[in-house]
Amino acid sequence: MTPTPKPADHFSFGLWTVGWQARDPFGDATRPPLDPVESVHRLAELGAWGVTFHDDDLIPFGSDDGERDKHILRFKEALAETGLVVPMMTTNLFTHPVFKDGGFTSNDRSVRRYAIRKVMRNLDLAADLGASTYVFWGGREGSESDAAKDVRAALDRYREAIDLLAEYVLDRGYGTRFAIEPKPNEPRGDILLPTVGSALAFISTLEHADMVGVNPEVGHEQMANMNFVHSISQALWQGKLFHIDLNGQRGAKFDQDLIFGHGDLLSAFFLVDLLENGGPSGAPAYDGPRHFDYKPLRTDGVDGVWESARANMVTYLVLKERAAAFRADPEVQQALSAARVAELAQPSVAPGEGYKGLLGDRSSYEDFDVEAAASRSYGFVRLSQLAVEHALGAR
Ligand SMILES: [Mn+2]
Repeated sequence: MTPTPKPADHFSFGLWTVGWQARDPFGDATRPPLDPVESVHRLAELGAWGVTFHDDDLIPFGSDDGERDKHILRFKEALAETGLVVPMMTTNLFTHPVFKDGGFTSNDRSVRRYAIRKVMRNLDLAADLGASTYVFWGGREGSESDAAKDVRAALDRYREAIDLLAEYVLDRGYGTRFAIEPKPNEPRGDILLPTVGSALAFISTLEHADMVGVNPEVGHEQMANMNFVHSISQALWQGKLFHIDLNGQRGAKFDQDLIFGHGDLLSAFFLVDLLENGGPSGAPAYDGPRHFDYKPLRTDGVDGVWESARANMVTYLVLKERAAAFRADPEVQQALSAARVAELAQPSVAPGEGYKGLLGDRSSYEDFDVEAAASRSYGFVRLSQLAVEHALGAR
């Protein structure tokens, strides 16, 4: 029996995910447009909690003020009818040809000024709708030719834009937090801030670094051949996991945007285990939205859209159950102990011991039995197999 998603699970979806008409670089749309109001109702029926969007997902680019207000009003009515919330919003700085060389880092200064204004306008709406996180995915911030982009100047301009927008949010008292979403390539040949690590390093240079974190996406990190669980762990370690984009990807290739768990399933299992059980004493390590950023398969009709929305949530919940069973299994606890996993939390040098104490401890070096330590087995195979058996439901 599969679990049923409910609002308390905090699942959220981008309007652009279920609303994707399946236009790709080689083929036309295979599905009709979806009214955002219908998406809100269908997602609520399926047990989702939140909905997110780029400005242009809700308000077509170029709408005048009157049309804009109408789109917002209809959407707000749908939210009120269903109880869905808007936990996150973001800006489309990539579809219109004006952004072909980027938004914040276009060589054309007038485009950069326009991009910042577009974000400011949507930040006002985010505050109005109660979206506490604002995502920056710089898909067009990059280049195809190293001759064409001064990357150091581009990073200066990227930082300038984020600093300015942070100041805007602070002055307006919106309380919004920013989350940068890394991606190595696509649509640009090479994108700035390609991985979680590069984004974290960039954030440390910002004027209001405390209000800026990351929004890592499973597939984006895996496109760069990174271990997603490691990347999320470091983001958590630095207190910077402000949001997360869940989906599936099979290896370093184009952005597949598969359903969560339909790529590297074992990595998805360990990710859910980390998010749900990785906090102090087994509490969740992350309490933000479980947000899906994926694409329903192009082969499927509208039926596949809603089937895939459900599949993301159910897969997550099944993995959550599997991870809980893994943690509760006495054999796993024994294997964890044999593998000395908890011992890593113990500081290598005792409080107050310092390097002088370490130098004075002959057992740490002079009398240390190197051969005995080298010959001890860590027992990681046993532990890994227990995880696989739990992930597969064999235990
Ligand atoms: Mn994303």
